[in-house]
Amino acid sequence: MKSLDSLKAVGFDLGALTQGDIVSQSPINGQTLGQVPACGRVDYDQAIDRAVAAFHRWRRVPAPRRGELVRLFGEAVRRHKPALAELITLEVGKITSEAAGEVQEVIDICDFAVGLSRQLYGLTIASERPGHHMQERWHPLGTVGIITAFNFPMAVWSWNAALALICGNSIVWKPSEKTPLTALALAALLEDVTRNFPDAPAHLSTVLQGRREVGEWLAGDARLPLVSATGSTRMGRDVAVKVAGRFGRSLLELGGNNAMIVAPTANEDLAVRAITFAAAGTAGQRCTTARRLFVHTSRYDGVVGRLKRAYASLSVGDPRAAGTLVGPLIDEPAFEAMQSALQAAREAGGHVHGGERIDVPGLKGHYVRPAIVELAAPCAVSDRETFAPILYVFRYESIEDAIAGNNAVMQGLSSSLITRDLMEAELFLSAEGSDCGIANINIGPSGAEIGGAFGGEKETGGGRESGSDAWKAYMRRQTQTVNYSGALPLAQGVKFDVE
Ligand code: UN1
Repeated sequence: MKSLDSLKAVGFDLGALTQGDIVSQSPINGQTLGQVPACGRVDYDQAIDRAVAAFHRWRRVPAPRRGELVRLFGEAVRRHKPALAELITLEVGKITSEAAGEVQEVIDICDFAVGLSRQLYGLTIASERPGHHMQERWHPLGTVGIITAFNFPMAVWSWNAALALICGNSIVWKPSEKTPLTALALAALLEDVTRNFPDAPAHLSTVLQGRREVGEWLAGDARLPLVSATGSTRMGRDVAVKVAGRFGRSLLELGGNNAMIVAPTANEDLAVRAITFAAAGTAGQRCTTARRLFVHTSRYDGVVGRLKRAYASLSVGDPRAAGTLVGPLIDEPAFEAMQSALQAAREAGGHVHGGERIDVPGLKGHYVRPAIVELAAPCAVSDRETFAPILYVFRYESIEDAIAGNNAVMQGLSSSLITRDLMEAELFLSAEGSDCGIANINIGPSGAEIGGAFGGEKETGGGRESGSDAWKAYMRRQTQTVNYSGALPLAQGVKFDVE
C-alpha cells in the first residue's frame, strides 16, 4: 500500500478510517480496508442546505473559471494516478491495468470538461417579429445528486461531477456502500483543490456515505433538480418514479445485456480477443460487458472453439499480480448469483463451460473461471443481466435474425458487430439496426471513450452521460425574446389593441 501514502498529503489516510458501519472489504482477500460512518437524516439535511448555498455562489463564477477548477482537479488526479488505481484494485478487485484505465477516464473527462467550459453554446433564433431577437441560454441547474455503483467507483462519478461543476452546479455524491474509500480519496483530492481556489465556495462537493436510504432521500429531495443514478434497473426504477413524482429530472444509466454478433466475414483473431476482453474482462462486472454472443453458423465451430481455449487459458487470480487478467467477483452474493444463473442455464438445456470457483492460494475471495454457455435459443436467464462473467452463445443464420436477437431484450445499452462486410455494418448502424445507445463495429461493446455520450435505451434508462452534448442535462435551457422596437407586435399576428 506504499503508493497510497501519497494521498495523505490531501487528507486521505486509510489508517484513520476505522469507525462506522459502512465497511469496505477487499474482494481480493476479504480484508477490512476501512470503515466510515453512514450519514444520518439530520446530517443529510444540513449537507444539502450547504450544497444549495454553494450552488448560489458557484453559479456566479464564469464558466471558464469553473473549468479552471476542474483543470486543477484533473492535474491532481494525474499526479495521484498510481495511488487512486491501487485503491480501486484493493476495493473493487480490478486488475492493475484496468484500474489505471479507470483513473485515466477521470482525467480524460476533466480535460473534456475544461474545453467544454468555454463552449456552453446556445442558439440565436430568428424572430418572426420586427425589432425582436430570440436566443437560448444555458444556465446552471442547481445541486446535482449523483448515485454510483461499485464497478466504476471513480469514473462514473467523474463523468457527472466534471460536467456538473463546469455547468455551475454543486454536487452531492452517494457512492456504493461497497466502495466508500475510493469515493473519499477522490473527494479529498477535489476538496484540496477547492480549498485553494478562491472562487470556489465551501461545500461545492459533498460525499454522503450510506446505504439505500440515502439514495431514497436524494430521489425524494426537491432541493435537487437532477439526480443522476447508475446501477441496477430495480434501483433506477425506484429513483425514476420518486424523482418524477416531484417533477425533478433523473439521468439513468442502468442495466445492460449487451450482445456481440460475429458475422461470416469476421476477422477471427480480432473477434476472439474482442469477445474475451468484453465478456471476461473486469470479471464481467461492467455495465457494458458482453453477455450474449450471436455467431454465424458458418463460423460457429471455429470461433466458439477458440473462445473456449482462450477462456481456459485466462489467468484468474490476484488482481495485483502481473499477468492476471481476471480478478475476483465483488462479493459472495455476486458469486451466488452467478452460480444460480448457470444452474438455470443448465436447466434450460445450456452447455456450460467454466464458471467454477477457483482457489487462489492464500486469498479468501470469490474467484471464478469465466463461463461460456451454449444455448439453442435465448431463454429467461439469458434475457436478464447477471453481473458476472457469463457469456451466452447462440448460432444465427441471417444478419436480420442476429439484429433481432440483439434487440430482443429489455436492456439497450451497448452492442457490437464483428464484420468486414460494409452492407452488414451499415445495416447494424442504421435505424433498422441495433436499438442500443452504443453500437460498435469491430470492437466489443465495452471500453467506451469519454468523448461520446454514454448510456442506453429501454430499461437502461435513457440517460446520456460523459461526452458529446451530455452536458445539457446538467443545465436549464432558457428561451429569451428581446423587443428593441418600441412597438408591440404580437406573435402569430394576434391583434390585441387597448387604448
Ligand atoms: C459501467 O460499467 O458502468 O465503456 C461504465 C466502458 C467504460 C465505462 C463502463 N468506459 O466499459
